[in-house]
Amino acid sequence: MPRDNAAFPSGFRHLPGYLSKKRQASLMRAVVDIVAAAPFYRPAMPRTGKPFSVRMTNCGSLGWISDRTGGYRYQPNHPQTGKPWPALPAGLLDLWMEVAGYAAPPQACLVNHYEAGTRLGSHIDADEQDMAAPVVSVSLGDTAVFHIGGPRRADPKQRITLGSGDIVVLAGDARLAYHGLDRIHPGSSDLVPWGGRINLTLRRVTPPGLG
Ligand code: MD6
Ligand code: FE
Repeated sequence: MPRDNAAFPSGFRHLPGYLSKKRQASLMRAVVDIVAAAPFYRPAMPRTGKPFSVRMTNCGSLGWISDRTGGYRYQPNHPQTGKPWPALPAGLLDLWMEVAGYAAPPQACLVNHYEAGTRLGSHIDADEQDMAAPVVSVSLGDTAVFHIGGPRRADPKQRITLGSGDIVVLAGDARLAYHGLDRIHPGSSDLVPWGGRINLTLRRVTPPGLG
């Protein structure tokens, strides 16, 4: 069903049901392998040390992490095991090529796991040096309520429902818009073996040509 995108920041794209059931299952198997090599952990907020409610891990040459003393950053190793992050699965590289509209490949994929009652507060993804590249997100499992506003935290927000297999692309103005995840609807899907929802965000960290 077409939706009026006028109130959404320019460069925001929501592709409902983009991934077939088969591609969702294949990506889910890839996530299970990633988690076996790089276990989920709960990062802590800068300064306060308050833990995120969402569990996280990464794949790719760089992973996004946060802790009390070091703040938000990208690093090549898992903060608890010290091992390099597992490689980006081919299915995610394919997806980026299909929807990102950006020649250079992604370097990082943050894997978020939302269990019942967890959320992700309003934020801008701004820890990347290459802000020209979009961020591409994949939803797997339980349905969730996502919000996106504008460049200021107080800007009015639009809310959309993200189902399993949906893709969101933040490019252009939307790349610098506040957004977050209000809640999931627990038990609305049985795709995720641990239950809940997986969100994958694919990012380019450094400008092309600098690694
Ligand atoms: C989520 N998504 O869907 C949270 N960030 O669980 C994000 O924070 C996000 O969907 C950048 C681009 C797309 C996103
Ligand atoms: Fe984000």
